[in-house]
Amino acid sequence: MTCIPRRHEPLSQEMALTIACERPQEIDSTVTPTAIETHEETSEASRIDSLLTVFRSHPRFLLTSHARPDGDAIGSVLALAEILDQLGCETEVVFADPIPFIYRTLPGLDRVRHTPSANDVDPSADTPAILLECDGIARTGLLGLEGRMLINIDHHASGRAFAAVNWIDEHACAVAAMVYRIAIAAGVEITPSIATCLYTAILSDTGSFTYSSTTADTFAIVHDLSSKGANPSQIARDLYFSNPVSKVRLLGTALSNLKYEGPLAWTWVTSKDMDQAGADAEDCEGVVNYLIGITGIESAVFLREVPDTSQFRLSIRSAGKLDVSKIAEHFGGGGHRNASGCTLDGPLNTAIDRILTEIRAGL
Ligand SMILES: [Mn+2]
Repeated sequence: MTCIPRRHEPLSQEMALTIACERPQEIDSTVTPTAIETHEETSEASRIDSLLTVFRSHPRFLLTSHARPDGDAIGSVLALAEILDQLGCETEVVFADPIPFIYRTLPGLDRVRHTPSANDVDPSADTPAILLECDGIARTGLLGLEGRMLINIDHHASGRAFAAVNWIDEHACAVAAMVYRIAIAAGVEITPSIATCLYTAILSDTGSFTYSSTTADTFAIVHDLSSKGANPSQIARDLYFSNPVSKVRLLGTALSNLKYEGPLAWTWVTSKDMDQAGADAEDCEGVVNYLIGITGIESAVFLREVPDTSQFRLSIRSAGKLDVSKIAEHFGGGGHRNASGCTLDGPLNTAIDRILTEIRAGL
Protein backbone atom coordinates (compact mmCIF):
# COMPACT_ATOMS: atom_id res chain seq x y z
CA MET A 1 0.00 0.00 0.00
CA THR A 2 1.21 3.46 -0.88
CA CYS A 3 2.09 5.77 1.98
CA ILE A 4 -0.56 8.46 2.17
CA PRO A 5 0.16 11.97 3.40
CA ARG A 6 -2.18 12.81 6.26
CA ARG A 7 -1.32 16.45 6.64
CA HIS A 8 -3.49 18.98 4.95
CA GLU A 9 -1.25 21.65 3.64
CA PRO A 10 -1.15 22.68 0.03
CA LEU A 11 1.14 20.16 -1.66
CA SER A 12 4.76 21.05 -2.13
CA GLN A 13 6.12 20.62 -5.64
CA GLU A 14 8.17 17.74 -4.33
CA MET A 15 5.15 15.95 -2.92
CA ALA A 16 3.11 16.58 -6.07
CA LEU A 17 5.98 15.08 -8.06
CA THR A 18 6.09 12.07 -5.74
CA ILE A 19 2.39 11.47 -6.28
CA ALA A 20 2.80 11.83 -10.04
CA CYS A 21 5.63 9.28 -9.98
CA GLU A 22 3.54 6.81 -7.98
CA ARG A 23 1.28 6.25 -10.95
CA PRO A 24 1.74 2.77 -12.35
CA GLN A 25 3.72 2.81 -15.55
CA GLU A 26 2.35 -0.25 -17.30
CA ILE A 27 3.38 0.38 -20.87
CA ASP A 28 3.49 -2.62 -23.15
CA SER A 29 6.13 -1.73 -25.72
CA THR A 30 4.75 -4.30 -28.17
CA VAL A 31 1.53 -2.30 -28.50
CA THR A 32 1.42 1.17 -29.97
CA PRO A 33 -1.63 2.90 -28.50
CA THR A 34 -3.56 5.21 -30.79
CA ALA A 35 -3.23 8.93 -30.25
CA ILE A 36 -6.75 9.06 -28.82
CA GLU A 37 -6.12 6.29 -26.28
CA THR A 38 -2.88 7.92 -25.17
CA HIS A 39 -4.62 11.25 -24.81
CA GLU A 40 -7.52 9.77 -22.82
CA GLU A 41 -5.27 7.80 -20.51
CA THR A 42 -3.10 10.83 -19.83
CA SER A 43 -6.10 12.97 -19.23
CA GLU A 44 -7.69 10.42 -16.85
CA ALA A 45 -4.46 10.02 -14.85
CA SER A 46 -3.97 13.76 -14.64
CA ARG A 47 -7.58 14.34 -13.60
CA ILE A 48 -7.29 11.76 -10.83
CA ASP A 49 -4.01 13.41 -9.79
CA SER A 50 -5.76 16.79 -9.62
CA LEU A 51 -8.49 15.26 -7.45
CA LEU A 52 -5.98 13.64 -5.10
CA THR A 53 -4.10 16.91 -4.81
CA VAL A 54 -7.32 18.62 -3.72
CA PHE A 55 -8.22 15.76 -1.33
CA ARG A 56 -4.79 15.96 0.28
CA SER A 57 -4.79 19.72 0.67
CA HIS A 58 -8.13 20.20 2.46
CA PRO A 59 -9.04 18.89 5.93
CA ARG A 60 -12.76 18.53 5.41
CA PHE A 61 -15.29 17.91 2.62
CA LEU A 62 -19.00 17.83 2.04
CA LEU A 63 -20.09 14.91 -0.13
CA THR A 64 -23.34 14.71 -2.03
CA SER A 65 -25.03 13.56 -5.20
CA HIS A 66 -28.26 14.20 -7.06
CA ALA A 67 -31.75 14.55 -5.63
CA ARG A 68 -33.75 11.28 -5.49
CA PRO A 69 -30.46 9.40 -5.10
CA ASP A 70 -30.07 6.01 -6.79
CA GLY A 71 -27.75 3.11 -6.00
CA ASP A 72 -24.79 4.62 -7.86
CA ALA A 73 -25.20 7.99 -6.15
CA ILE A 74 -25.48 6.52 -2.65
CA GLY A 75 -22.94 3.70 -2.96
CA SER A 76 -20.36 5.96 -4.62
CA VAL A 77 -20.74 8.77 -2.08
CA LEU A 78 -20.40 6.32 0.85
CA ALA A 79 -17.36 4.64 -0.72
CA LEU A 80 -15.70 7.99 -1.45
CA ALA A 81 -16.39 9.11 2.14
CA GLU A 82 -14.53 6.05 3.44
CA ILE A 83 -11.68 6.65 0.97
CA LEU A 84 -11.42 10.21 2.31
CA ASP A 85 -11.42 8.80 5.89
CA GLN A 86 -8.34 6.80 4.92
CA LEU A 87 -6.75 9.93 3.43
CA GLY A 88 -7.22 11.57 6.83
CA CYS A 89 -10.02 13.94 5.81
CA GLU A 90 -13.19 14.70 7.75
CA THR A 91 -16.36 14.33 5.71
CA GLU A 92 -20.03 15.15 5.96
CA VAL A 93 -22.37 13.15 3.73
CA VAL A 94 -25.58 14.95 2.85
CA PHE A 95 -28.52 14.23 0.54
CA ALA A 96 -31.55 16.38 -0.18
CA ASP A 97 -33.81 13.33 -0.36
CA PRO A 98 -34.16 10.19 1.76
CA ILE A 99 -32.30 6.96 0.96
CA PRO A 100 -34.59 4.42 -0.79
CA PHE A 101 -35.51 1.33 1.24
CA ILE A 102 -33.59 -1.12 -0.99
CA TYR A 103 -30.28 0.54 -0.03
CA ARG A 104 -30.99 0.35 3.73
CA THR A 105 -28.25 -2.23 4.36
CA LEU A 106 -25.38 -0.31 2.74
CA PRO A 107 -22.46 0.05 5.15
CA GLY A 108 -21.88 3.62 6.30
CA LEU A 109 -25.50 4.76 5.87
CA ASP A 110 -25.50 6.01 9.47
CA ARG A 111 -23.26 8.89 8.37
CA VAL A 112 -25.81 10.19 5.84
CA ARG A 113 -27.63 13.40 6.75
CA HIS A 114 -30.89 14.12 4.96
CA THR A 115 -31.59 17.84 5.00
CA PRO A 116 -32.50 20.63 2.55
CA SER A 117 -29.34 22.72 3.04
CA ALA A 118 -25.63 21.85 3.10
CA ASN A 119 -25.27 24.63 5.67
CA ASP A 120 -27.20 22.46 8.14
CA VAL A 121 -24.26 20.03 8.24
CA ASP A 122 -21.40 22.48 7.63
CA PRO A 123 -22.05 26.22 7.38
CA SER A 124 -18.41 27.09 6.57
CA ALA A 125 -18.01 28.25 2.97
CA ASP A 126 -14.38 27.10 3.26
CA THR A 127 -15.47 23.46 3.21
CA PRO A 128 -15.36 22.25 -0.40
CA ALA A 129 -18.23 20.15 -1.75
CA ILE A 130 -17.75 17.02 -3.85
CA LEU A 131 -20.69 16.42 -6.19
CA LEU A 132 -21.08 13.02 -7.82
CA GLU A 133 -23.29 12.58 -10.88
CA CYS A 134 -24.50 16.19 -11.04
CA ASP A 135 -24.38 18.64 -13.96
CA GLY A 136 -24.61 21.62 -11.59
CA ILE A 137 -25.49 22.43 -8.00
CA ALA A 138 -29.21 22.55 -8.83
CA ARG A 139 -29.17 18.78 -9.51
CA THR A 140 -28.31 18.11 -5.84
CA GLY A 141 -31.57 19.65 -4.65
CA LEU A 142 -29.49 21.20 -1.84
CA LEU A 143 -29.19 24.81 -0.81
CA GLY A 144 -25.98 26.19 0.65
CA LEU A 145 -23.51 24.98 -2.01
CA GLU A 146 -23.11 28.38 -3.69
CA GLY A 147 -19.75 30.01 -2.97
CA ARG A 148 -17.98 26.80 -1.98
CA MET A 149 -15.14 25.20 -3.89
CA LEU A 150 -16.84 22.51 -5.99
CA ILE A 151 -15.48 19.18 -7.20
CA ASN A 152 -17.43 17.40 -9.93
CA ILE A 153 -17.13 13.68 -10.72
CA ASP A 154 -19.66 12.43 -13.27
CA HIS A 155 -20.22 9.76 -15.90
CA HIS A 156 -23.28 11.22 -17.63
CA ALA A 157 -23.23 12.17 -21.31
CA SER A 158 -24.97 15.35 -20.17
CA GLY A 159 -22.16 16.12 -17.67
CA ARG A 160 -20.75 19.65 -17.66
CA ALA A 161 -17.48 21.05 -16.30
CA PHE A 162 -19.16 23.51 -13.90
CA ALA A 163 -16.80 23.06 -10.93
CA ALA A 164 -13.27 24.08 -9.94
CA VAL A 165 -12.11 20.49 -10.50
CA ASN A 166 -13.96 18.29 -12.97
CA TRP A 167 -13.64 14.67 -14.04
CA ILE A 168 -16.31 13.51 -16.48
CA ASP A 169 -16.02 10.09 -18.11
CA GLU A 170 -19.15 9.28 -20.05
CA HIS A 171 -17.77 5.83 -20.87
CA ALA A 172 -17.64 4.78 -17.20
CA CYS A 173 -20.38 2.22 -16.44
CA ALA A 174 -21.10 3.97 -13.13
CA VAL A 175 -19.60 6.85 -11.18
CA ALA A 176 -18.60 4.03 -8.79
CA ALA A 177 -16.10 2.80 -11.41
CA MET A 178 -14.49 6.26 -11.28
CA VAL A 179 -14.45 6.21 -7.46
CA TYR A 180 -12.80 2.79 -7.67
CA ARG A 181 -10.05 4.27 -9.89
CA ILE A 182 -9.55 7.06 -7.37
CA ALA A 183 -9.16 4.48 -4.58
CA ILE A 184 -6.59 2.52 -6.59
CA ALA A 185 -4.66 5.66 -7.55
CA ALA A 186 -4.71 6.89 -3.93
CA GLY A 187 -3.41 3.53 -2.73
CA VAL A 188 -6.13 3.21 -0.08
CA GLU A 189 -7.31 -0.18 1.14
CA ILE A 190 -10.50 -1.44 -0.54
CA THR A 191 -12.26 -2.56 2.63
CA PRO A 192 -15.32 -4.86 2.59
CA SER A 193 -17.56 -1.82 3.14
CA ILE A 194 -16.02 0.15 0.23
CA ALA A 195 -16.27 -3.00 -1.92
CA THR A 196 -19.93 -3.51 -0.96
CA CYS A 197 -20.88 0.11 -1.68
CA LEU A 198 -19.09 0.18 -5.05
CA TYR A 199 -20.42 -3.25 -6.11
CA THR A 200 -24.00 -2.19 -5.22
CA ALA A 201 -23.55 1.01 -7.21
CA ILE A 202 -22.22 -0.79 -10.30
CA LEU A 203 -24.81 -3.58 -10.12
CA SER A 204 -27.67 -1.09 -10.00
CA ASP A 205 -26.27 1.40 -12.53
CA THR A 206 -25.55 -1.23 -15.19
CA GLY A 207 -29.05 -2.73 -14.84
CA SER A 208 -27.42 -5.86 -13.37
CA PHE A 209 -24.69 -5.83 -16.04
CA THR A 210 -27.15 -5.57 -18.94
CA TYR A 211 -26.65 -2.02 -20.29
CA SER A 212 -24.28 -1.25 -23.17
CA SER A 213 -21.97 0.51 -20.70
CA THR A 214 -21.09 -2.95 -19.30
CA THR A 215 -17.65 -3.97 -20.56
CA ALA A 216 -14.77 -6.25 -19.66
CA ASP A 217 -13.52 -3.38 -17.51
CA THR A 218 -16.79 -3.49 -15.51
CA PHE A 219 -16.22 -7.16 -14.73
CA ALA A 220 -12.57 -6.56 -13.88
CA ILE A 221 -13.70 -4.03 -11.27
CA VAL A 222 -16.50 -6.18 -9.78
CA HIS A 223 -14.15 -9.17 -9.79
CA ASP A 224 -11.75 -7.20 -7.63
CA LEU A 225 -14.59 -5.91 -5.42
CA SER A 226 -15.95 -9.43 -4.85
CA SER A 227 -12.50 -10.62 -3.89
CA LYS A 228 -12.33 -7.77 -1.37
CA GLY A 229 -15.54 -8.47 0.52
CA ALA A 230 -18.53 -7.56 -1.68
CA ASN A 231 -21.03 -10.45 -1.50
CA PRO A 232 -22.82 -10.65 -4.90
CA SER A 233 -25.73 -12.87 -3.84
CA GLN A 234 -26.43 -10.93 -0.63
CA ILE A 235 -26.30 -7.60 -2.48
CA ALA A 236 -28.65 -8.94 -5.19
CA ARG A 237 -31.09 -10.12 -2.49
CA ASP A 238 -31.04 -6.71 -0.80
CA LEU A 239 -31.60 -4.89 -4.09
CA TYR A 240 -33.98 -7.08 -6.06
CA PHE A 241 -35.69 -9.52 -3.73
CA SER A 242 -36.73 -7.23 -0.90
CA ASN A 243 -39.62 -5.35 -2.52
CA PRO A 244 -42.41 -3.92 -0.37
CA VAL A 245 -45.83 -5.18 -1.45
CA SER A 246 -46.80 -1.58 -2.37
CA LYS A 247 -44.19 -1.67 -5.15
CA VAL A 248 -45.57 -4.87 -6.65
CA ARG A 249 -49.15 -3.55 -6.46
CA LEU A 250 -48.09 -0.32 -8.19
CA LEU A 251 -46.32 -2.30 -10.89
CA GLY A 252 -49.63 -4.08 -11.54
CA THR A 253 -51.37 -0.73 -12.06
CA ALA A 254 -48.61 0.58 -14.32
CA LEU A 255 -48.62 -2.56 -16.47
CA SER A 256 -52.39 -2.46 -16.82
CA ASN A 257 -52.14 1.14 -18.14
CA LEU A 258 -49.62 0.04 -20.82
CA LYS A 259 -49.94 1.52 -24.32
CA TYR A 260 -47.79 0.87 -27.36
CA GLU A 261 -47.47 2.01 -30.95
CA GLY A 262 -44.89 0.42 -33.24
CA PRO A 263 -41.50 0.55 -31.49
CA LEU A 264 -42.76 2.83 -28.70
CA ALA A 265 -44.31 1.80 -25.35
CA TRP A 266 -45.48 4.00 -22.51
CA THR A 267 -47.40 3.90 -19.28
CA TRP A 268 -48.06 6.02 -16.20
CA VAL A 269 -49.29 6.12 -12.64
CA THR A 270 -51.26 9.00 -11.14
CA SER A 271 -51.05 10.21 -7.55
CA LYS A 272 -54.37 8.45 -6.98
CA ASP A 273 -52.91 5.16 -8.29
CA MET A 274 -50.01 5.56 -5.88
CA ASP A 275 -52.32 6.31 -2.95
CA GLN A 276 -54.43 3.23 -3.73
CA ALA A 277 -51.31 1.01 -3.82
CA GLY A 278 -49.93 2.66 -0.68
CA ALA A 279 -46.88 3.42 -2.83
CA ASP A 280 -44.40 6.28 -2.89
CA ALA A 281 -41.97 7.61 -5.50
CA GLU A 282 -39.31 4.99 -4.89
CA ASP A 283 -41.82 2.22 -5.61
CA CYS A 284 -41.81 3.53 -9.20
CA GLU A 285 -38.13 2.70 -9.71
CA GLY A 286 -37.63 0.14 -12.45
CA VAL A 287 -41.20 0.09 -13.80
CA VAL A 288 -39.96 1.43 -17.17
CA ASN A 289 -37.65 -1.56 -17.57
CA TYR A 290 -40.65 -3.88 -18.02
CA LEU A 291 -41.64 -1.78 -21.05
CA ILE A 292 -38.23 -1.66 -22.72
CA GLY A 293 -38.13 -5.44 -22.13
CA ILE A 294 -40.95 -6.00 -24.67
CA THR A 295 -39.61 -7.47 -27.90
CA GLY A 296 -39.57 -4.97 -30.78
CA ILE A 297 -39.80 -1.94 -28.47
CA GLU A 298 -37.07 0.65 -29.19
CA SER A 299 -38.08 3.30 -26.68
CA ALA A 300 -40.18 3.29 -23.52
CA VAL A 301 -41.54 5.99 -21.22
CA PHE A 302 -42.93 5.81 -17.70
CA LEU A 303 -44.71 8.87 -16.27
CA ARG A 304 -45.34 9.34 -12.57
CA GLU A 305 -47.49 12.16 -11.30
CA VAL A 306 -45.61 14.21 -8.70
CA PRO A 307 -47.95 14.54 -5.67
CA ASP A 308 -49.35 18.02 -4.96
CA THR A 309 -48.09 19.45 -8.26
CA SER A 310 -49.38 19.46 -11.82
CA GLN A 311 -46.15 17.83 -13.02
CA PHE A 312 -45.04 14.40 -14.18
CA ARG A 313 -41.67 12.80 -13.63
CA LEU A 314 -40.55 10.78 -16.68
CA SER A 315 -38.20 7.81 -16.97
CA ILE A 316 -37.15 7.23 -20.57
CA ARG A 317 -35.35 4.18 -21.98
CA SER A 318 -33.86 3.22 -25.33
CA ALA A 319 -33.04 -0.24 -26.63
CA GLY A 320 -30.05 1.30 -28.42
CA LYS A 321 -31.02 3.19 -31.62
CA LEU A 322 -32.24 6.39 -30.01
CA ASP A 323 -30.12 8.59 -27.70
CA VAL A 324 -32.65 9.36 -24.95
CA SER A 325 -30.24 11.62 -23.05
CA LYS A 326 -30.83 14.13 -25.90
CA ILE A 327 -34.62 13.72 -25.54
CA ALA A 328 -34.42 14.36 -21.77
CA GLU A 329 -32.07 17.33 -22.23
CA HIS A 330 -34.57 18.87 -24.64
CA PHE A 331 -36.96 19.04 -21.67
CA GLY A 332 -34.38 20.18 -19.11
CA GLY A 333 -33.48 16.71 -17.82
CA GLY A 334 -30.50 14.47 -18.53
CA GLY A 335 -28.99 11.04 -18.29
CA HIS A 336 -27.44 8.45 -20.53
CA ARG A 337 -27.89 7.28 -24.11
CA ASN A 338 -30.08 4.35 -22.97
CA ALA A 339 -31.62 5.72 -19.77
CA SER A 340 -32.65 9.26 -18.93
CA GLY A 341 -35.25 11.32 -17.11
CA CYS A 342 -36.98 14.70 -17.07
CA THR A 343 -40.00 16.48 -15.63
CA LEU A 344 -42.94 17.77 -17.70
CA ASP A 345 -45.97 19.87 -16.84
CA GLY A 346 -49.34 18.13 -16.88
CA PRO A 347 -52.04 17.38 -17.55
CA LEU A 348 -51.13 13.76 -18.28
CA ASN A 349 -52.26 13.72 -21.92
CA THR A 350 -50.27 16.88 -22.71
CA ALA A 351 -47.13 15.43 -21.14
CA ILE A 352 -47.60 12.16 -23.06
CA ASP A 353 -48.14 14.04 -26.36
CA ARG A 354 -45.00 16.14 -25.88
CA ILE A 355 -42.68 13.26 -25.06
CA LEU A 356 -44.07 10.91 -27.73
CA THR A 357 -43.78 13.62 -30.41
CA GLU A 358 -40.14 14.16 -29.51
CA ILE A 359 -39.33 10.43 -29.48
CA ARG A 360 -41.19 9.72 -32.77
CA ALA A 361 -39.14 12.47 -34.43
CA GLY A 362 -35.95 10.78 -33.24
CA LEU A 363 -36.81 7.14 -34.06
MN1 LIG B 1 -24.59 6.63 -12.26
